Amino acid sequence: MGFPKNFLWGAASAAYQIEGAYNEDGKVPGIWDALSEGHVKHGENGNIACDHYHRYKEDVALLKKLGVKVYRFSVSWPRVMSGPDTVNPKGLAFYSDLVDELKAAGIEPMVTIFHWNLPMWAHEKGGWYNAEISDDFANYARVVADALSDRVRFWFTVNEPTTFIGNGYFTGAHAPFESLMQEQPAVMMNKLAALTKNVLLAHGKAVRVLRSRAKLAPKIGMALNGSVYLPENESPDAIEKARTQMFPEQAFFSHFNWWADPAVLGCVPAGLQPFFTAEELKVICQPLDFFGFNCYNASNYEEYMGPNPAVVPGMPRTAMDWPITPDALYWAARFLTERYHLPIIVTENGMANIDFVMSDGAVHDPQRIDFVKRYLAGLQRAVDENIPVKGYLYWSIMDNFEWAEGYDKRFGLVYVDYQTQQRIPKDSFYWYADVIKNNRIS
Ligand code: GBH
Repeated sequence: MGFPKNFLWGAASAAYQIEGAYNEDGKVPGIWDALSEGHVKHGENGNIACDHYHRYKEDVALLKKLGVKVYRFSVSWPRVMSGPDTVNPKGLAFYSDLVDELKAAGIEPMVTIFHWNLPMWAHEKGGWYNAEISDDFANYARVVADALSDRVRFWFTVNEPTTFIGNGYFTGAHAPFESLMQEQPAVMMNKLAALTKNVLLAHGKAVRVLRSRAKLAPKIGMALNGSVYLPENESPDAIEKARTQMFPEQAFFSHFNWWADPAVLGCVPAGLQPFFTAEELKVICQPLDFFGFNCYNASNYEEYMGPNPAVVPGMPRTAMDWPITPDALYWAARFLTERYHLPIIVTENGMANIDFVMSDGAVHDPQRIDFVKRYLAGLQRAVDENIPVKGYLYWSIMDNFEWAEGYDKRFGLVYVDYQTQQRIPKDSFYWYADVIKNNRIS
């Protein structure tokens, strides 16, 4: 029992959600800075967030106290590149300092190159619709690699294209708040295919850049998400049914295979086939070192397509209203390794809870402890069945700006008081520290 030796226990965050300093040291606006007004609860934004830009030393000290082996953060594209070919040295210096601080604390940095805050200069020339974006992205990746790859080994190209394309251009819930839902099916498909292709080309070109320029031998993956289906029981038929639901032939952008088939297997799901040339697929399909995926819940209970009979009245849900489905990590790890034959890293898992500072001055969050305990039990089962699970990163190290939900939804192991910027480790922080120390669920 327990997890493998050298298991990569960690926590994750993303630039726009924690850094603040939205207009300091030469940072230019991104789509979340410039366009989110009127789209976020209570009119909130990430201008200050957790002020991590100024408090990163205190935050790294907390990570050290937690005992994590790895910390996944993202670099902000508009902080580092003020135009397609213009580097902002002060912005880059922030990440170099952060990496130094992490290394000094004995923590291995993991860099996500893109976690959603697209620079406005890229958006203004068409954003992910413009074919130029993959070269701009590769250029940005080169700048980051040149600055950090003497100390950074782990790289993730893009975080959750399902979400930033789906929410950003399809439903309109996230920046740049555009919607394709009213379009004619053929127009919609053309546009989705263009967005998808540009994201995948950006990924492939960034992998090439990292492989050719990184000073430390890089370990590269994506941080994907997609629908995960739990089988109704463990009969071969039910398992097969869940697998086909998860990787349908008629895939859509919400399915893992929409992204991962081209990137990992070099083949394209049915609906996308007319849009990709063999040449493009060669660029997109690059050797990867692991399959990173974010997973919060199984999709069996989703209702966005209409009422779903699987939904049980009163079923356990988090503060986001997401169902609590602990077996999701097991089935995701199993189905994803069976299809893609790569080692697995859970790049995000966690929950929003109704956390507040209680009358004793502490933040008690037994729901979160129980949530992680049960999800990790699923991951433990995967480990016991020799599924190559290399790491688990809790989302998030601290409470932060939860996109369109603003600051109400708290996912952190550390509570953040946004009035004072005081950090308070929650009970789950101490519990997770024990898990890491013992390399097993306590
Ligand atoms: C991630 O996105 C992001 O990477 C991160 O920035 C964010 O803060 C974090 O997770 C928490 O939101 O229909 O009820 O079954 C999460 C993307 C996609 C996860 C939709 C939940 C379905 C919920 N989400 N998904 S439900």
